Amino acid sequence: MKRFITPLALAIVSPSIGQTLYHESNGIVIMEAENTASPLGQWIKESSDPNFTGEGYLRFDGNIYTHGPAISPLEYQFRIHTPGLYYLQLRCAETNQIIDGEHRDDVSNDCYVRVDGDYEASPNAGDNHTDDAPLSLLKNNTKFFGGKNDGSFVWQGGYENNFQGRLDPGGHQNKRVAIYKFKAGETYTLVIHGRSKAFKIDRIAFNHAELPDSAVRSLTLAETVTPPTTALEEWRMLHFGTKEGTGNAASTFDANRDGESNLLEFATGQDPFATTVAEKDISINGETIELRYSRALDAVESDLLFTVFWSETLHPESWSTAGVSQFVEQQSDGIQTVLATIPMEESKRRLARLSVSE
Ligand SMILES: [Ca+2]
Ligand SMILES: [Ca+2]
Ligand SMILES: [Ca+2]
Repeated sequence: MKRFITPLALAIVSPSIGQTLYHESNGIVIMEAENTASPLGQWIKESSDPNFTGEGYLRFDGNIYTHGPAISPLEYQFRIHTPGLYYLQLRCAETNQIIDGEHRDDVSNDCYVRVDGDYEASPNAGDNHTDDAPLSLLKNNTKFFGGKNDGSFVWQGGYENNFQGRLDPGGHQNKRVAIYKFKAGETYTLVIHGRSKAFKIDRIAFNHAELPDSAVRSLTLAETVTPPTTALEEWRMLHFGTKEGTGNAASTFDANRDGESNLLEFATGQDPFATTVAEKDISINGETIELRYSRALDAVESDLLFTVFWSETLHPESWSTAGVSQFVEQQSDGIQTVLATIPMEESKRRLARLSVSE
């Protein structure tokens, strides 16, 4: 089969309306707690405490100071580009209270957290105190506690010099570490619910476990809202060590001289240096030619165009898309199998080709 390539700008997939889609960049995700499109419910946006970042912080005003059910969910969407283990950290504050005449600095100090999406627990996850949290805790609303006696904002979570963990499934000496094994290219939703009244959250971060906790704690760091690269640029980084589409990494170049351009290698989910060719299969079914091929979901989401042409003569002017239809037969592990049908009509033979263009 033949392919041709014409350059066009890449488009970027946008998030659902109103919700900021955060992007992991260099192993970190930084989000302002007050920057959520969720209804605040019993959370109140404030800016009266000093030393917050962004436009303020959220104070929970539901339940009672000591505890309560998970209410008033807040959602934060983020996409991971560098796969691996990530710690959750919250920049939060507790509030001292007088309860039954007693001064308490161990209340108003927690919320519930969970992360929705396709990820795994840490390989060190377990059911004992100080273990990394098992998937059941990470995927369900679990108490996350933190704060400082003086009521000021403090970062909590992360490795914390091997602190025993911020997730608390209940019981004495029974904490877990909030750490997640995220996949590249996946979008996740962090959901925070209120638990104890007067707990405050200013900022939220995830950091790759290979980075120190301090990697996300500087308050001069900006929110990570910019996609670091497009999927094609990430693919080039992975295989060519550069995000630029020039030289050996150019879309039109065939780095391993197997007859498939680098762009086609990306589009069909291949390693541009492997001894593989695009998966395709052609057969005749009654009056129809069926062309099946595999393509990378990343390429579809990058708005690459996959066009199937047919010709009876191979003449350059004869290629047509008339009567061709395509649909996705299945999708798994980031690869789609597509069936293209081409009408035979009165023809004795028709030749088909797949074209990929940016
Ligand atoms: Ca803030
Ligand atoms: Ca090639
Ligand atoms: Ca190839």
